[in-house]
Amino acid sequence: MSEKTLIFLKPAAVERGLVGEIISRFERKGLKIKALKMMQMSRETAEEFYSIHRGKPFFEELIETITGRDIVAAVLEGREAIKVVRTLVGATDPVKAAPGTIRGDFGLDITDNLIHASDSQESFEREVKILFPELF
Ligand code: 3AN
Repeated sequence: MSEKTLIFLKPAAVERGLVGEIISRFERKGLKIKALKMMQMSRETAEEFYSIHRGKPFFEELIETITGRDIVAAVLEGREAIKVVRTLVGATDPVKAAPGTIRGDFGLDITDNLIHASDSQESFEREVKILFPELF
C-alpha cells in the first residue's frame, strides 16, 4: 500500500553539494516527490521536531547543528515508503551504516549524519505538520 514519509537533508548534505545525489537515489528507487523545499529551522522548531531527544547528551549539539542553516525537506510517496527510505538511509551511526546506504556512503559524523527520515507513521504525521504546515 502506498504511504508517505518525510525526509530532510541536514545542513552538511546541503553544504557539501549532495542534494541531487541523495534525492536522485529516492527517485531511482521509484519514490515520488510530493513536496520539496529548502528552508531553515528556528531553534524553537528544531526543539519541537527533536523533542523526543530532549535531555539526551547529544541534544544541544543536535539542535545547534540543525538550526539556522539551509536544509532540504521533502515528502516522498511509494509502497512502504517509510521502511524503504529508512533502509536507503542506513544506520544512525555512519560508522555502522552499510555501504550502499546514504549514511554508509557519504559521511562519518553521527550528529550531522546527512539526513533525517521518519521512523513510523506516527512520526511522519507529527513531523510533516512541523515542516510543511502549509499542506494542512
Ligand atoms: P535516526 O535519525 O537514525 O532516526 P535518532 O532518531 O535516534 O536516529 O536520532 C536523531 C538524530 O540525533 C540523529 N539523526 C543524529 O543526528 C542524532 N543522534 C542520535 N544518536 C546520537 C549519538 N549517539 N550521538 C550524537 N548524535 C546522535
